[in-house]
Amino acid sequence: MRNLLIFFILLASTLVHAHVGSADVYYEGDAGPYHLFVTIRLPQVIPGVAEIQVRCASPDVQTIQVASLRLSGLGSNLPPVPDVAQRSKDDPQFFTSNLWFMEFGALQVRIQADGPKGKAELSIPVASFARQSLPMDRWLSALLGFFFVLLTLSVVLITGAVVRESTVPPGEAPQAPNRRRSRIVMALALIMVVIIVYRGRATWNVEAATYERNVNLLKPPRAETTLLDGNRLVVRPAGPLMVPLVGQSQSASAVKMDELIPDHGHVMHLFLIRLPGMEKMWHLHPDLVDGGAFSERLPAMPAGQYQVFADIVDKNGFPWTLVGNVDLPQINGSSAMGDDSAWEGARLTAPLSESTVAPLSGGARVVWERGADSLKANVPVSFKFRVEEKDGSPARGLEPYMGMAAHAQVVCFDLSVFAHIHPAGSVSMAALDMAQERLMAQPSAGATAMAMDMGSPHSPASLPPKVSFPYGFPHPGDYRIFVQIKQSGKVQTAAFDAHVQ
Ligand SMILES: [Cu+2]
Repeated sequence: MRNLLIFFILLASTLVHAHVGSADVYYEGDAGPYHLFVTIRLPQVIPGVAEIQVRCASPDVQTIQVASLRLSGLGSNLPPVPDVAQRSKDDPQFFTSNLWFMEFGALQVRIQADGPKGKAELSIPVASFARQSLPMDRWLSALLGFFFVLLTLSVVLITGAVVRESTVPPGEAPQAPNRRRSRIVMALALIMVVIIVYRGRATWNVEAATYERNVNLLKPPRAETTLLDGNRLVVRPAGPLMVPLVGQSQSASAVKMDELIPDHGHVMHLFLIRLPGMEKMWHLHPDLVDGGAFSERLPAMPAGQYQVFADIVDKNGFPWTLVGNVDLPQINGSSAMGDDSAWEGARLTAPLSESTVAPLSGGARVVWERGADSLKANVPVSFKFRVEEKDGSPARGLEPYMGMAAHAQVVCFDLSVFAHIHPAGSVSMAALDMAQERLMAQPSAGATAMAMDMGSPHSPASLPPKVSFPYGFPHPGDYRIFVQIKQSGKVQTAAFDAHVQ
């Protein structure tokens, strides 16, 4: 009977996902005339409460309202009544709200800002998934166990007492037939109680199994890699990518690879990082080939072990990162071309030597304006980088790289974290496009849905020499941050090492 009380099963496995080990969402962009920096802390379990923090760049925002809804499909243009975020007393430009996430899968958070310049909205895609099943607290379990025994016995004893004594006049002892009947009724009551408890347990087990299945479903399969013809790398998920069907708790469907949404122009962003030193990194874009696999002719690479991170976005707007490992022989190829890029630099060092200046080829460099403060885990920060020419003057000729001012990859030395981020934040850009489309299609009363700042400039000829990325490291540790820009037609990568407390 005691196992009835252990309602939750602890899953030791931590979920890797939509980025690896970096679930929280950091976003920077415009809701109409208001510039907002949004942090969404995801709950550990679904349904669960997400914490939304909104920092406004200007003091004129009066109210912030937030709501969550699906990113695609049924209900994706029917936002619920929004919650009003609480304005901080000490800091009137800071708002917080707790929002229930009820469903697994691709969701969006709508944020409505209101002030003297009118109402405006923005929408942020969020990958909603549970990281674990939480165990029940021991004391709560003991308390519930106590009441379980007390109530079960009480039902039996009370029914028995009713039959035995309700017809007996006060002061008299119950007769033998009453006693006999009472015993029979108590036995029946006990059987009834056992049946009810047993059925309740079965219902609970179904619920728990569905939950656990959803937790497991959204764990991305491993990236399987094969090398063909000496230089063609084929990447495929080791198993089907299953998504729970919304509204039908028992069913799930497999993601079709030919229905993936291209993310900044490519169905897959493949990162190969040389192990163990991380002194080489490739950012490649394999094409989808028959059979749900992705294939690309590798550029020239030395033999060795490589960590594989492969980003894809399914048709619902849910981002997946497949993780793998590949042992490659020496690859004889050309150098990386087009949107593909390669980086080579220093090996990881222990102890770590932090760096804030990274050389680019041709004498230019990228400077990380990180200030003197130490970096702290889970603190949202706008990471700022400045690109300089050889002589220290602001870099010229910067162009959008795959539609954006810059791309960055954050990798923890122990490979427990991988995040591909942009000036708009940690959200998938493909999902962000979807969220914006939904917002534009919205017949919102009175609210002016304005174009969001995608981090992509309107005049590609004149990109400013500074880029910033909103992000927060998910846990303490040593990290390597790759910052990628494009200058005069050439993709350049800078790498920085940092310790996070
Ligand atoms: Cu990117």
